[in-house]
Amino acid sequence: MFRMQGDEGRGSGIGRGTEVITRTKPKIKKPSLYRVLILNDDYTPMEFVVHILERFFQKDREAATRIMLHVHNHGVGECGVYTYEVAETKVTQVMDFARQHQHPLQCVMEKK
Ligand code: TYC
Repeated sequence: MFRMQGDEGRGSGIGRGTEVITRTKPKIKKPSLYRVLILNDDYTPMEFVVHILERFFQKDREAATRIMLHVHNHGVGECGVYTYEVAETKVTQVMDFARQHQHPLQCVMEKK
């Protein structure tokens, strides 16, 4: 994991305290993941929600319809799981598109 790199063995003497520790194994950190959720409301048309799921979350019509009905019946549902910046972009795209069409649809992200 770590390797000594210093002035020992080069004629300058060992134990002068000038060694440095270098990392030889690259440290890979998994990115945090975020769920993108849509919320139910009484006004947004079902077909509009299905369209959102197809357009921004790459769902086919069957999957989009299943998620939309889950949200309609349970109040909230998952559209997908993404890294922070991708999730943030999806939320913005959905909120902008819903607003443009004057629907009150709400979309949020939450850390997994
Ligand atoms: N409840 C809406 C209706 O009856 C449909 C709907 C589903 C709205 C999912 C929002 O996220 C939503 N027209």
